[in-house]
Amino acid sequence: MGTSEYDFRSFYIGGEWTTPSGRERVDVTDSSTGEVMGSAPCADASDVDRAVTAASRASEGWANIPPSERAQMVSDLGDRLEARLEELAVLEAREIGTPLEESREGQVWQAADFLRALPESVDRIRWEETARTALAVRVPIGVVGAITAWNFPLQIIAAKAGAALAAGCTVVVKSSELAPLSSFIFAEEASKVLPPGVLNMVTGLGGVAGQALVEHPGVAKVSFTGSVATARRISAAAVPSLKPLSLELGGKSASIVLDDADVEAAVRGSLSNAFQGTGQVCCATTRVLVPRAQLSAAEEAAAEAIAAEWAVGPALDEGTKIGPLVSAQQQGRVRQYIDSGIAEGARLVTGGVDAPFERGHFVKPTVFSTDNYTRVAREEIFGPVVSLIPYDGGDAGALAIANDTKYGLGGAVWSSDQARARDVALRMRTGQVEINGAPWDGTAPFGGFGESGYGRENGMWGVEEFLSWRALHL
Ligand code: TXE
Repeated sequence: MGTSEYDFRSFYIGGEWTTPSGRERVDVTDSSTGEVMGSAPCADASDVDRAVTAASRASEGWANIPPSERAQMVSDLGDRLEARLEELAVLEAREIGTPLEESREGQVWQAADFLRALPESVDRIRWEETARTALAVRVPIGVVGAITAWNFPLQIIAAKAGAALAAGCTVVVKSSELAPLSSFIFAEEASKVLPPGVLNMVTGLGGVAGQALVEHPGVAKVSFTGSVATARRISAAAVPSLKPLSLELGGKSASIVLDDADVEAAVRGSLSNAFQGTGQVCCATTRVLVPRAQLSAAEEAAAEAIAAEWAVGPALDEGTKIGPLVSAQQQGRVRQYIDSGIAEGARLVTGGVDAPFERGHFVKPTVFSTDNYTRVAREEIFGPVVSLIPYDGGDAGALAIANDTKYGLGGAVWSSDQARARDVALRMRTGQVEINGAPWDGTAPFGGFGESGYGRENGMWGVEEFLSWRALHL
């Protein structure tokens, strides 16, 4: 090692780049080639302790800065990230496989935009309110631990750390060991605009560094994005200190095509949503519910759209719409799911289990026609695999299938009647619903129901996650 520009050797703690005491390192592979492209150190419990101590020391000074000034500094960090957009987009394309064009907007610009939205968000918060005679004042909750996932490395750090900082909290970020590289650049830019100790960044293994952060008595709250299984472990580890959490987990979101919708357009739109990030997106609409009479039209539309629009290829190649998955392990997982769909009798409309290239972590975009009871229709796959599911019984029949899931994160409704679409959307047990392919608003509350977790990110709601109340009896 030591030959790549992406070999990082230190953590950003207390305003300085410091040598890790943890001895382990992780290699990071280029998803399109499977070759090692960089590496990062793994924090141990004493690295985490140093980071939490630095964050605690910086707490009072940061909390005393007026919210609008704090938020402006965080917004400046957004500008700095955008100034490095191309470099970061290439890095993310290689590290996780997001096609370059999508990486520019979805991975980097969106992260910058989350940060730049914060001045507006803090302005919308009522920092003081009156009870009968007392004054209720919003106060930062304390040091925040942010444990992030690999599918949107920069975006998730920006959403969590940005909101916590704007709230007046100081932060320790533990980025994902699968995609840690861009978090070093995030910290490098943060070091130019934020006071020392306000943002601290370590990388490392979940069971060591992540666990140490959750258990640390100096951490007031943990914000986590990742799998349900890890969320259970974190919840258990937070019990002794009664630490509050916010959890942003997986999903199996439904796109409901009502009987008055243009089926072809609705299927195309649903696939665009489901195939973002090669399907490695927690709110992806991976179940497309169509009236039974329109199932064969929907199958045809899906097969045609995939052949015409969804070219699979290396993430840096122009024209690639579906890149590789993040890791060989994720590729294996998704291929197992495709196998299970075939074994359970789901009908393969297009795609399949064969890898389209020898190198890299690729799978073919795959569509099944199935009911809502196969594993491919029920479990989060986190790859480009969609289930077309027919429904009977009108809107109520569609809603019954949509809500028949332990998750509740994303969703979509397609109809030529806006009021009808809205009515159906309001009856979906989920955190957000897109109507007729509307663009996503990164300042709306984002989060889930059920096993998709709890707490909300983004906009003023994201900032409020890191605030508590203090009552002054006057
Ligand atoms: O997630 P993990 P993985 C889903 C998706 C994916 C699956 C597995 O289905 O295929 O989860 O992904 C840290 N204490 N999502 O294994 O393990 C870990 O270091 C504290 C959906 O990568 O949950 C990393 O920083 N921290 C999701 C983070 O948790 C621990 C995005 C997430 O890793 C820990 C990612 C522990 N004991 C995966 N163990 C979404 N919501 O979009 C691990 N970590």
